[in-house]
Amino acid sequence: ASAEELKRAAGEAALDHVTDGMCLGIGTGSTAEAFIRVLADKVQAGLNVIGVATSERTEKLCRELSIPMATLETLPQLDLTIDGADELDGALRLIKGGGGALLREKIVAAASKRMLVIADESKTVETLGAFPLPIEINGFGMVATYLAIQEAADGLGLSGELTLRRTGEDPFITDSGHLILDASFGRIPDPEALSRALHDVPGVVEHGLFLGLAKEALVAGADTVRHLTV
Ligand code: DER
Repeated sequence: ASAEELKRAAGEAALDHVTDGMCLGIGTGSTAEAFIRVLADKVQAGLNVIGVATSERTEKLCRELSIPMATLETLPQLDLTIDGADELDGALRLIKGGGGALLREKIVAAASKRMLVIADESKTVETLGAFPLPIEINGFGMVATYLAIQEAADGLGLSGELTLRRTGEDPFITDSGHLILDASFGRIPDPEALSRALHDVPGVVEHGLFLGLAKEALVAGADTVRHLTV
């Protein structure tokens, strides 16, 4: 099956978890967009849901597809967030942020009773870290923040390239006006320790380690979609 087919399979399987009247956190990225497209068909067929988007990009697509949308301002508590991941391990700890939406994704996931991850099986890993960890930082004093992150990682025995994410020549700017450093640590044996150390760096706004948020995942493989729960 092609990657597109796997993403669609995961998106379709997620629909089984969406019930009438739900307030949904709607994720960002290509797998989330596959879900959005099948969700839109169900809404056209009469499903009542209200969505809260995790990025401007997702908001735009949902509105184009006539999915009723609100914001966390009016819906501060959601029933279910459905979102993709760049990596997920056996405990459903995630690396997210490949699409640059990690801050709003984490805020929306944390405001939800449940988070259901949708992914193709290529995203499952033994140990997080092969995918570069996105770290969202404030633009003020970014070199000082860069150095402080390196020092924090070094203190945990982690090393690797820390690169400023760019769009072409220009720095990538997130929906919230921040920058992203991608950290190629290679392996992150203790994600909780790294999360704490990063949050101790004042210029770090958020990072792509999602710990204790996802309790369920739908992982699409060649012939089945596995439902993982922790
Ligand atoms: O940016 C993100 O967090 C996305 O959800 C990403 O993790 C998954 O994107 P994909 O579904 O396009 O692989």
